[in-house]
Amino acid sequence: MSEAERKKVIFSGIQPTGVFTLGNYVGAIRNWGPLQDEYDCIYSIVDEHAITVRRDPVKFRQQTVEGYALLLACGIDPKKSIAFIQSHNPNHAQLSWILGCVTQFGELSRMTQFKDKAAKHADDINAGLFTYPVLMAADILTYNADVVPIGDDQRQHLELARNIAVRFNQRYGETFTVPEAYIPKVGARIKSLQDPTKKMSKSDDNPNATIFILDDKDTIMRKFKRAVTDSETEIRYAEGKDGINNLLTIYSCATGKTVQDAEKEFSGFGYGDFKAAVGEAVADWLEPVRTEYARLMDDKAYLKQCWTDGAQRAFRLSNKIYAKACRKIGFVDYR
Ligand code: AQP
Repeated sequence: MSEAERKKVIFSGIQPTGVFTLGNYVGAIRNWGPLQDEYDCIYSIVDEHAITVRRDPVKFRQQTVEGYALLLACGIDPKKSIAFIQSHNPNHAQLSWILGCVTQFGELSRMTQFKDKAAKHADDINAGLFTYPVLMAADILTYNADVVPIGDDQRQHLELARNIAVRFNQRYGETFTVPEAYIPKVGARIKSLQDPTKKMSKSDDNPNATIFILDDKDTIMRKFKRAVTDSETEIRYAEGKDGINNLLTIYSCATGKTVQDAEKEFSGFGYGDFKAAVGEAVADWLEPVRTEYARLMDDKAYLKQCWTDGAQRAFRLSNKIYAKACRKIGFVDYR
C-alpha cells in the first residue's frame, strides 16, 4: 500500500480509575467514535498507568472491566477499531524501557502532572509516577500513531512523546512517526463544578465537583444546581467568569450550539434557570451511554471476547515497530 493510500493511525487511552467524567467525555472520548471511519483507530484502557497510584486489586479489576464497557458504550466499535486493555500487550512496557533510556531526568522532572500527583500522593512518590510520560510515549510510538486525541491537560506529555521520537530517530535512524495532538477547540479542559479554576477530575474529594457519565438525571440536575458561579447576573463568556464559562462550554458541547448562540439563548435568564437548562442538556446527552453501558455489562462474555481479540490485534500491530526499534538499538535478533 502506498503512503498516500494508508489511513492515518490514531491512538488514545484512558485510565480505569473510576467511571469516566464529563471532562473525559468532552475532552477525549466523544471525539474518538467519529474518527473511526477516517482513521485506523487504536483505543486502550490504560491499566498500567493507573497503578502509579496504589489501588485495591479487587476494585481495580472491576473498574477495568467497567472502563472497557464504557469505552464501547461511548461509541467505540471493536470491529472497526482496536479496543484493548494496555497490560494485555507487553510491547508497551518493553518499549517504555527503551524509550526511558533516551529520556532525560530533567525532562520528566518538569512534567506538571508529576508535580501535581506527587503533591497529592506525597506518601507514595514511586518511580512509575515519575516515568508515566515515557510509558505514554511508548503507548503511542509502538503503533506509529500519527494523531493522538487528548484533552488539554495531556498536551505536555504529548510534546515529550514527540521529543522522544525525534531524539530516537536522530540517534538510531528513522523508526518512529512523530505524533500530532488532536485537542478539541471547545471543551479541551472541563472544569470542576465546585472550583472552576481546577480541571474536573475522577478523584475529586467533593462529590458535587464532578459529573460522572453514568450519573442519573436527578444527580446531574442536583450537581449543576450547586455549581459555583459568580456574584454577577449576566450569562456571558468572559475573563474572570470561570464558573459561567465552564457551564457555557458544557452546554455548547452537549447541544452542538456555539457558545455565542448559547449566550444569546440565555440572555436575561437567571443563573438558576441557566444551570437547570445545562443539567437537562447534559442528562439527555448522556442517556444513550448509560443505556448501552447497562446492556454491555449484562454480556460479560461478549466483552471478554472483544478485549481478547483487541489484545491480539494490538500485539500483532505493535510487534513490527517494537522489533524495528530493537534492531535499530542493536539488540540481537532471535525471531
Ligand atoms: N477535565 C477534563 N477536561 C477535558 N479533558 C479531560 N481529560 C481528563 N480530564 C479532562 C482527558 O481524558 C483523557 C483520559 O484521561 P486520564 O485517563 O488521564 O484520566 P483523568 O480523568 O485525567 O485522570 P484524573 O482525573 O487525573 O484521574 P484521577 O482523578 O484518578 O487522578 C485524556 O485525554 C485527558 O486529557
